[in-house]
Amino acid sequence: MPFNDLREFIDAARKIGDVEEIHGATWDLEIGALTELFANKADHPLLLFDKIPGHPPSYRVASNLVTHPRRIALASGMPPDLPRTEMVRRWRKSLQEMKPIPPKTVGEGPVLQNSKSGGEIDMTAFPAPRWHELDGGRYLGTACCVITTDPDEPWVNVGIYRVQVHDRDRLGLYISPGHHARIMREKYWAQGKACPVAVTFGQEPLTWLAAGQSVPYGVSEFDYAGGLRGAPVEVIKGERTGLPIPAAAEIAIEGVVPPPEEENRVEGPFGEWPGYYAHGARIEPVIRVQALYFRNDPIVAGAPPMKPPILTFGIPIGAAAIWNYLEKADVPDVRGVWSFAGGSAPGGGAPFIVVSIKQRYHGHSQQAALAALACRAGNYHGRYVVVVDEDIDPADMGEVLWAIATRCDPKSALTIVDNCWSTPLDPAMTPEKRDANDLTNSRAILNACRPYFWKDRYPPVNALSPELKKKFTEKWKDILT
Ligand SMILES: Cc1cc2nc3c(=O)[nH]c(=O)nc-3n(C[C@H](O)[C@H](O)[C@H](O)COP(=O)(O)O)c2cc1C
Ligand SMILES: [Mn+2]
Repeated sequence: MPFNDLREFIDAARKIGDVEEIHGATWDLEIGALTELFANKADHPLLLFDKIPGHPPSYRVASNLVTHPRRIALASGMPPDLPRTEMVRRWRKSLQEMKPIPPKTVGEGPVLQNSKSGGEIDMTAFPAPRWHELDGGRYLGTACCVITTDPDEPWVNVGIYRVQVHDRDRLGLYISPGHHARIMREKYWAQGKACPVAVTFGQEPLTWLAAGQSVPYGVSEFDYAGGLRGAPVEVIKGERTGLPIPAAAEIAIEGVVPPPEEENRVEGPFGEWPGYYAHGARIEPVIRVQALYFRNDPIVAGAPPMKPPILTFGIPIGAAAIWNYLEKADVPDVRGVWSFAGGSAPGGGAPFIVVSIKQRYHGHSQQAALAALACRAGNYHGRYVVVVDEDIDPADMGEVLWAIATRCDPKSALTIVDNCWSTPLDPAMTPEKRDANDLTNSRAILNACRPYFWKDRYPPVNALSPELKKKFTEKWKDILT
């Protein structure tokens, strides 16, 4: 059965001993520090912060929700102890087989337990953390869902875009160029209108996960979440905006994003997912909050970007979307796809993609790399695509580096592709390009497969063959285990 809200998910994690409750940590850096210190441990629980000084004792923050593969498995109904590459394979299948299910509108829901408007609205009431040392403010929205619609076409987008608390009824919203809500709000502004928006700060995990996926323009992430859950997301119709809002969300707002010439604020800096503060503090649009809803004892869901290799979604589920695209592009014999330092969300960037193939013909590996680069999931904020042979586990960076170091001659193995889709979040964007608003970068394809035309004469590998490994492991199991 899918979870109906964040609380059910936390309870399920608690049942398997996977929740650490922490009392007394402050919103100013302590919650962020503990989140990072735990996430850096190979095995770490979901964190639930309570009794946060300066806030009502039962207003909580939950972090490291799905940073461990075991909890992404829990959220998606997979066995907890699969190898990481197998999890990507299963994601790929569930994305392929998934049939979108539209949300179901209901008359009421727990999110309406408290409802505020006008002068009663106070966004500073919630324990939004200042997550990292150089952050320019408190971020309520990290594990959030930003809900918008297209003024010309009736469909609803849901995306994860960071939300800063400016004051009681003003929030900052940062959306990277090319992301759907940014396209939508620009359409409203071009018509001289403010863009209606709803945001939830804490919701059932698969809805949030879907919001982070690279779903095509025109396809609602709510439908996609319904498909992943096998049941519709229950939504209420927002009174102000008419936008659908998950009925069991912890906290939700409705409001508008006015054209930036009408109102804007400095947003950031914010510690971003590549592990830097690349965008810095910039003028960005604001949300004017018109209505606030929250459950009793609300739980703010937090997913601060943390320096890689920490993965927001425990495994790079974006790699599954790239793999599916490779299949659509008729690249045969793909054996695995991984994405290091990103790829939690495909649209969230994939700066180091690894594709493992069984080479079948001349140029096969280059075709795989070009296709991985071309799809939306592998294109945004990329840098390297590495192709390896089928004996290399793409999730094992030691093996990938060994392949790069021993199977290719850099002069012939490297291809540069220029003018690709990047973002202000790219730490390697030169100040000149940033100032010129030229948000493109180049990509390197690194073919680390044994060169196809002489692969049969390539020196053999000196590690144990699978047959001997099995035989001797069996024979010497008493001393090996
Ligand atoms: C935890 C998390 C935080 C994110 N924060 C932002 C953000 O602040 N701004 C942004 O443009 N994208 C952010 N992303 C990436 C987008 O959510 C992602 O690319 C999504 O696919 C965009 O949806 P869209 O294609 O509907 O625009 C974030 C992703 C995750 C997983
Ligand atoms: Mn979208």
